[in-house]
Amino acid sequence: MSEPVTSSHALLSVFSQAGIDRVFLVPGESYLGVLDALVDFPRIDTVTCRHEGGAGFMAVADGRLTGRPGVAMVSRGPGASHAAIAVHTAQQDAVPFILLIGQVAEKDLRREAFQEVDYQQMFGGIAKWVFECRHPTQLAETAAKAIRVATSGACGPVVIVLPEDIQQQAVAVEKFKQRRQIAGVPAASVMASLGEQITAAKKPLILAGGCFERPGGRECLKAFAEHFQIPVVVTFRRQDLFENDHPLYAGNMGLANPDDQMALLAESDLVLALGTRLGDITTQNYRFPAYGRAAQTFVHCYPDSRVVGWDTEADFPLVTDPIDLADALMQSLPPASHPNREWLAAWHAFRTRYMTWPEQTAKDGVEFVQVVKAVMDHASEQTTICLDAGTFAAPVYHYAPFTKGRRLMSPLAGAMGYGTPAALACAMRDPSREVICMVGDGGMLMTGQEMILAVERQLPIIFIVSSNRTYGSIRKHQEEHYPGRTSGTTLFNPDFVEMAKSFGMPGLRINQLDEVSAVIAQARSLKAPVLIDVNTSLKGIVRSAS
Ligand SMILES: Cc1ncc(C[n+]2csc(CCOP(=O)(O)OP(=O)(O)O)c2C)c(N)n1
Repeated sequence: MSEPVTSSHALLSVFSQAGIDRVFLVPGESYLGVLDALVDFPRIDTVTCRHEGGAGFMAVADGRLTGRPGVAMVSRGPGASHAAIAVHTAQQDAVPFILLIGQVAEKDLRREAFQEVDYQQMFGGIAKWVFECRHPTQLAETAAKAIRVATSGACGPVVIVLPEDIQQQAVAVEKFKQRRQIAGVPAASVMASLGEQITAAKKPLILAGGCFERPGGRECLKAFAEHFQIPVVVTFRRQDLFENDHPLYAGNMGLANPDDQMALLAESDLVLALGTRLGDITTQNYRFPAYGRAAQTFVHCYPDSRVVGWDTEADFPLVTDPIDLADALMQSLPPASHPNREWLAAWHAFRTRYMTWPEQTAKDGVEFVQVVKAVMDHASEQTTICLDAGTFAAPVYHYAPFTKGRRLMSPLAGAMGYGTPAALACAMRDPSREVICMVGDGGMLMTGQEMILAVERQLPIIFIVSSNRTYGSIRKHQEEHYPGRTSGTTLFNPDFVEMAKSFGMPGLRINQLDEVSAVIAQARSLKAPVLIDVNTSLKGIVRSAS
């Protein structure tokens, strides 16, 4: 036992011992006790945000980058309601995240006191665990359990609720030690049988998911694919898991995979789904692997028993860490001596065809794909691309080469408003990397105000706004399903260049195609926060829907 401290100090001490060195918050009178204790934790960087959605997204991005829970602190009722989007995103993206919410005093609970919400009801369906502390001694143990729950199995969100009158009492605090859950490698007989399948397969395929984001994961995936000469398809929005110029890179599972890719997938005789959940997008609406029973010999490896076998029965349902599994298989089996060259060539041809950049044809502005191309042409190995949700992002997922070292941060949950806060979290976490944020004119006005942090902390982020004066993604759907009947999707925009200037950062403009490369080069040369407003073609979107 250490010296007595307050309950909030005890909670922050657990966070600190677990390596949590940054929290994102909008303050509230309901958690003044925690705010007070933060003063005594100078090693925890307190990032003050402008909206709880922004704070939550930053924390979710930070959790994804570090593997430790990202932490957001918000006030009761209104603050918690704003932050709900981050809980949902952390759940869909399987990111460790803790949302700490102040609450009305203990004696007022469940009386509909001012700004009171029952958070079990509010977040019970999307968080892994919701816990309302009732006694000061519970704060530290709750923090420890929250970290365990958020970081084990399929990682996800935990909500801690702290009534305002239990945050400052004297308590003793235990030392906290974090241990990673151990998900064992399968028994020798299972490994032998799996090894036989891999050796015998004529058309094996790896479906690689988010578990490989861990330090060392990408290297392990690459070594495994090379050892057995197996093509790698990455799951939804995980393009940066496997170098896209590698001969074994076989594309991704996206929102609309082409028929030739689906045909190749169907031909596979052994599917190794490693470190991925099998959601509707990754499985292309449960077509690959098929819902219920896969047509191929199917290996599903994920370190959570609630994920393995959830929708599709696997021949090898392995509740295992895929990195441990891959390492064990490489140790026990020799490298592939006679890979199926035709199978590898077919995938290579598909990927080359699929990733060839298109030419600009629109006349009413720049097709955003050309901006993406120029960004990737200029990008270094140390570039992180942060995306908001919207149709401007489609060319990134389709054509952008995530070669060695490049990173992609985008919401699997498809939440608008994620891009700007994620870029800020990335730049704060690793100042050595170049961070480029792409966002639509819709998403920019959802969380764009958080950009002020880039000026405050001098984070050299390039924010690129695709201004097509519409919620383009939805307009595209309207044109597909209700041609010519547009409603609710047109936007009236501010002048984003002037907006950037009022924030204290330069603003640049791209009006036409021949300006794209030079403006991006100019923005990169500034090594300071800068916004580029792109006059994006709307016809390009509308036409691609028809
Ligand atoms: C928070 C949130 N609200 C609504 C949506 C539905 N939605 C998806 S994309 C989109 C339009 C995005 O517009 P914009 O940011 O301008 O980008 P564009 O599609 O025009 O490239 C909308 C409204 C969403 N995904 N997230």
